[in-house]
Amino acid sequence: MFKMHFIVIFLLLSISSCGDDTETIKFDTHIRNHKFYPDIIKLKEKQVLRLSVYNDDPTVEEFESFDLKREKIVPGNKKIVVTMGPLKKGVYEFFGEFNMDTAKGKIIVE
Ligand SMILES: [Cu+2]
Repeated sequence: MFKMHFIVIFLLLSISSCGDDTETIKFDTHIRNHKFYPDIIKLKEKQVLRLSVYNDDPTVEEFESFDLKREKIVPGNKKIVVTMGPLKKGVYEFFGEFNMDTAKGKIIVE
């Protein structure tokens, strides 16, 4: 049993330090009344974004970004995780495809 734990810990350490300088940033956004909260997400260049999208509405939404080439269904009252990057400087728009008039946001990389 002790040996097993040791191996698991070793694997976790090697995954988190893979040698390059990319850093993974976790961010949450919530969809509420067909809007994103927050709708602006700021990162630094070269960071990888691990974005959890919580749909607090009972209706299905689709997280989508042409700029980031991502598209993922978020069922009502469920969560998805989308990983993007490492990102270059710029502004990347995202939206909820089923409520495009209101569900809009931006990822700003500085
Ligand atoms: Cu779509």
